[in-house]
Amino acid sequence: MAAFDPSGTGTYRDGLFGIKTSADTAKIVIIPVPWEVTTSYGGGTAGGPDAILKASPQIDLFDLEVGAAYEKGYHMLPIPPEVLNLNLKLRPFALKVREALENSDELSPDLIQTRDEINAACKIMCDFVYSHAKAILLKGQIPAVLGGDHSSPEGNIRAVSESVKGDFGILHIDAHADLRSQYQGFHRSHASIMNNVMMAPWKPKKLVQVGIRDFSREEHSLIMEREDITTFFDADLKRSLFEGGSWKNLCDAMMEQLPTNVYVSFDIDGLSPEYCPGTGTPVPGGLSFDQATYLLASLKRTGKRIVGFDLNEVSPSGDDEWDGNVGARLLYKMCGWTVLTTT
Ligand SMILES: [Mn+2]
Repeated sequence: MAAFDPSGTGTYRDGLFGIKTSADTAKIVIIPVPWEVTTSYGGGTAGGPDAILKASPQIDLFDLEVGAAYEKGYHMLPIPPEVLNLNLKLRPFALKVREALENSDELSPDLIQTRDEINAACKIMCDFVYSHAKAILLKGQIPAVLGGDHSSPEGNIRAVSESVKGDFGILHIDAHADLRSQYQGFHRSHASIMNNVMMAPWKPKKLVQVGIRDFSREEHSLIMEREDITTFFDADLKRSLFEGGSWKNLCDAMMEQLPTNVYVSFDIDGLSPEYCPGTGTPVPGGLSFDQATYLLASLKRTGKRIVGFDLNEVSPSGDDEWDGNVGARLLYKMCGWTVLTTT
């Protein structure tokens, strides 16, 4: 076999970023989760893992920030057909439940059953991710989830929490607070992920949210009530920057709220929509790509350890590869900083 040439051009058939890796020796193992059953607005994020994989070989592996961290190995598991098929089968039924709830507060007995079946299937997906993440952690590797909608990483967060005995915080970058107790009848939708996490017995010590600019009154109340949730609203961050504050100082303030072990949960819509035009629920405002990568670098600068992560809600728009391109570049930085903060 020819030696691997990092300046050469691999293809996605070789692996993520065009690199051949082994599931057994890679430092980071990525679980793709093509799931968007309860996605409420624009669809397509089930195609996120495929779009990111196909865009990934165009990245130059040489990187000024993360150096040759990739040599530790980033292995992406095959896209699981059973998850993809369950997603395709259930999505039209979830749409029926949502449409019925738009016209009435009550569901018919048939639709109540449908809703319960969908909630049960969401649990199956979470358990699927959980068991994979457990196995990865047992081998001393770091698990990452590539969604799919934002409900996809719940099992990964739970497995990571168990591995560090709850001694960790979550850095959550998103346009949305994701703290709804349920959304449109679904308890495990993308809009409830952080509520489900913060109400769980395995919850983190701290949830730090960044870039939030779309939330309900109830979510705002929960943020104000809970001392273990600190939210850096997008409007406050921007005001500070407009009035002469530095992004470094703001990132330092975020880092101060986090314990040493950090799980990063990154919804691509935390970025400005120009970086993710295909994502399902875009909101104006948000972080630039550079602010996001500087924020990730701040974890290393302040001595944190990235113990697991997810990237979700990347959704290809038509024939355009831009969403996958940005997603792949962000994933590359997340993998790199994970290696650099744990070795
Ligand atoms: Mn979001």
